[in-house]
Amino acid sequence: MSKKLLVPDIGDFEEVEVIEILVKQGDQINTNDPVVTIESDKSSVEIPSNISGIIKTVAVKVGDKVSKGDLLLDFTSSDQDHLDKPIPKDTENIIKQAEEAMTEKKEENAILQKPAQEKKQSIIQVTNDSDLDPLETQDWIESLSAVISKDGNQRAHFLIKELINKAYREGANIPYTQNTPYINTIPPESEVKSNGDQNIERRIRSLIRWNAAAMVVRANKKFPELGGHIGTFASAATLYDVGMNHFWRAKNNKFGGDLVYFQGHSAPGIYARAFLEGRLNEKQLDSFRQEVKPGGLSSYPHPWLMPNFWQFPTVSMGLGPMLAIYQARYMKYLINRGLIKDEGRKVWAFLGDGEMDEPESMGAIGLAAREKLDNLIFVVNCNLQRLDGPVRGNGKIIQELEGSFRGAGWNVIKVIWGSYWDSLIANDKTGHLVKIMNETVDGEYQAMKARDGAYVREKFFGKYPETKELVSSLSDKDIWRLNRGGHDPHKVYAAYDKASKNEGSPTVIIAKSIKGYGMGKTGESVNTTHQTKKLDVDDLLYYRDRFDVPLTDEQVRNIEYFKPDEKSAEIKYLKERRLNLGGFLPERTTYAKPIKAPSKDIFDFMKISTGEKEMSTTMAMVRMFTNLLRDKNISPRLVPIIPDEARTFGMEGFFQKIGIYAHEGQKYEPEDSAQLSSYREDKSGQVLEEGINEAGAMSSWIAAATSYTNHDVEMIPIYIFYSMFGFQRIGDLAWAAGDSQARGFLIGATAGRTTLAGEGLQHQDGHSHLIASTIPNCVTYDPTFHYELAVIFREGLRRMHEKKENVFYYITTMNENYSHPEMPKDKNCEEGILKGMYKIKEFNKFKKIKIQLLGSGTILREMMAAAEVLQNEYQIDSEIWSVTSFNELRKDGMEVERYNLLNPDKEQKISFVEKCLGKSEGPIMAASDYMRMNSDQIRPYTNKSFYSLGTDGFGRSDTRKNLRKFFEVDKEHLVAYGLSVLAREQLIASKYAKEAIKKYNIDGEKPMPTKL
Ligand SMILES: Cc1ncc(C[n+]2csc(CCOP(=O)(O)OP(=O)(O)O)c2C)c(N)n1
Ligand SMILES: [Mg+2]
Repeated sequence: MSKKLLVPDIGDFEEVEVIEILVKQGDQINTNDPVVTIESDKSSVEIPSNISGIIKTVAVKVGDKVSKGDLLLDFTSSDQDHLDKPIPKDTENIIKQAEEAMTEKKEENAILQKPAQEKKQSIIQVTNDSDLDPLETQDWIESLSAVISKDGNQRAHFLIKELINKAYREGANIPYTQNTPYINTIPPESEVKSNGDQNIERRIRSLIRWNAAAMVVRANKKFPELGGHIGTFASAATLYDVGMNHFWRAKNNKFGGDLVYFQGHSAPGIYARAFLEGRLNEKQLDSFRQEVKPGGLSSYPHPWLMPNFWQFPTVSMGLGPMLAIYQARYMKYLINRGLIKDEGRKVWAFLGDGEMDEPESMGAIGLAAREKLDNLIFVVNCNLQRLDGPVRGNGKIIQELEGSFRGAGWNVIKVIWGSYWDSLIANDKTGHLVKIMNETVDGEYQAMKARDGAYVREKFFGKYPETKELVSSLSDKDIWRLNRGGHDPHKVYAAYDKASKNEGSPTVIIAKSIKGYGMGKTGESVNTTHQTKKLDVDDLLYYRDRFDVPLTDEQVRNIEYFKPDEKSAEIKYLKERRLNLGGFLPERTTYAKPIKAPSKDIFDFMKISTGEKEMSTTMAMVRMFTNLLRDKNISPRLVPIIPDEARTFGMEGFFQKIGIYAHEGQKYEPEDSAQLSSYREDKSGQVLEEGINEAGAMSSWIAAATSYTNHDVEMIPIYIFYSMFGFQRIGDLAWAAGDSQARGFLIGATAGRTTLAGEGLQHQDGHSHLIASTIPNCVTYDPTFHYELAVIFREGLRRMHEKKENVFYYITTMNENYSHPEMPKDKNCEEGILKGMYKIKEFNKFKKIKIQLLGSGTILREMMAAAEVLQNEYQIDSEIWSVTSFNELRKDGMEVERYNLLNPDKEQKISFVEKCLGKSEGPIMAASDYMRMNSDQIRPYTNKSFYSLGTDGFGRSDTRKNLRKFFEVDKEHLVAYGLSVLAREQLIASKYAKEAIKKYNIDGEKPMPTKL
């Protein structure tokens, strides 16, 4: 029996055009091979075969319109044919799970349906203050302790959970808390001990502390304007050192390396360690924050400025945490797609407690838990201070963070108290010590560390007789020595160890420390610590003594660095530790293989006219991607990133074709499973569907765009977004992408202030190109026709992914449908497209008066239409230039002008703008769907009269036609303005312009759109 392939369910569409036939009669094809591409007015989708076999006849041809059920292919008969679409593989499981869930539900209902009168409206109190029956409480607590010691934590946890569930079902109103007491999460007896030599580690840490401070102080002594920070690293030194000595594994030829996001302004400490490791020398330390001369050390982690050292720009606060989360997620994506091995690599991010107030810092913690990112470890250094003062003077930042992270599903490890507290806490039989710990607010904790032991005795322990008694045998000095967890290498080690072994969820280590630790009276725990960059001699001597740095007073006065001999125990130990962990860190390297750009002919179909068929550049782009997915080199490397707009851009066909990445696969049968473009989630899915989350999508894009260095796999990320919700929304991340040397494509779709009709003020983008132009390594284009897009995109692939140039592309696409012409045969056309402009058309019939018309994006077409009117109705010739990028033209213009000014005696160079327009006749009029500043950019690079038109002002909803009229970039305005320009240049009489203004009902009295 012969088998037939019919058009499957294609959703709401009917009579959809066949635009490509991918098979022919006699071909042997397999299930899932694409056979034809169909295209509606919104999207193009490949139809895969659900039959394997030999094609007897192809029943359709290009241009045919098809609907569901129409015949596509006839197959010769074969026994192994499978006509029926297989039942989605998970269906059976889903049914089974549903049935099981129903039985559970029944049981639950039985409990819930107990008579209402049985419900006791009791309120369970969890606070000690209102303990109605302490003896009973004691009984319960003892029972719990017995369970813990007999059956372990898991059993105790189970019982508590059951109790809570029971109480909830009985109608008890349980006050909800995500907090545990203000003590360490890991009890002393469960701490895993480090096998390191603590004495030597302390000595090394002291030297790093000293050199970091010395570097900042020396720089500011020389040039007080340089700035820098001492207090931040001083509070974090132990947190970094334990990681460096014991946990963070470097990238080498056997292992991909852990990725560490260092807190931006702790950079001095990282340089100071690199100095001891022999990676940086004194001269380099002395050029901290003096980067203009090569070899200087950058103020903060900047891969652009120190490309062999820093990996992640973090100093714009809030970006680090978000980027780290998406980095960890991307790592899992690469693993699940089989592009890298699962080697247990971790992503560590160091964050300030003040930084956690940035909405970005916590904005993605839900995703991290949902995606079960157990490869991610946050370390929040809670020194209780930010720049101006306490982070939470009246509250407790550690508890607040604990609540938020636990609520989101993270594994939370609090490291509050150092080892000296252990015996005190163990002896706190009455619970009063923990009670004070809970009651004391951060403002008080900070003030205590700015004072002394006597003050702590009085204000803290003195609060209750029980606690006063607890420390009665301790001297004030002993009390002062009671350390905070973040400064105790044992506690930090135990926390790191636990975090590294945690499975199934991300971990946050919340460590308490002291800002400016060891800096003495001027710098420790005082509100001004953050900005302390100078230490006077007394402070330096104190600092030396505090950390036993082996320097003489004289050496301290000279603020000398200290580096022990290469053969010293310290240096040997330090290097050995790093050797054991695979090498130095941070280090930025890349061993990624380039991706060969596809041959030019892959885009040939975009170089011929679309004839009568109208399409948008967005649709042309989707067609182009569909084609790229057929290129064996490119296809697996594409990372399409879409924030819940795939349907807007006609990309839903990708769901089926390459799947949506979902680390758990698809646990449900999608509602639209019968349709061709069904919502398919898959563990090895390729599309990153980020939801309504531009910042997250951009973070994913940055992770993929720097994959070549962080994972040694060159990838091609393409992030497609609503252009208005691009740069102005995530501008800081885009800037960080530039710093990170990201490579990939950003596509601003539905672009153009007047091209996106209907939507209105907050949707219509008339300035993204200008924002993009502020990023030095961002290459931008605003193409009009499909062949321009093809040429630009292929060159982007070649430059970034084959030639490894550290630039990234921003291309706008629009949703206006029009037919696209054939690519001009002119051999210079391609060069012009890439450089920013080329002549697309010339009207030359009358040879009297001429005007140069420059148009970009969709407004080029208005310009072309205006030129036709000028020719036909006013006998005015024109040359029309398609400007694909005013930004690129400006870059070239600036460079040429600079060269000429610096080389007045040499032969002067000519800008590309001048090359194009220098010998042309008549004034220039330029327009785009962006602010006038867009086209104005090239005004300085031609000595001809230049007039700019554009869409300055707030957008508003209306039809495309009305919007263009409002912003004065429609054909009619362009004709009238063109005539006015010529009149101003005294090439025609002004009456023509005046008449045209009247004819087109242009209101000369209307205020500038910027004022409306
Ligand atoms: C987005 C952003 N806003 C402001 C700053 C300026 N700034 C640098 S450090 C700092 C205080 C940091 O406090 P915290 O996060 O607690 O770090 P700590 O130094 O205390 O470890 C501020 C406001 C910045 N770098 N980035
Ligand atoms: Mg802080």
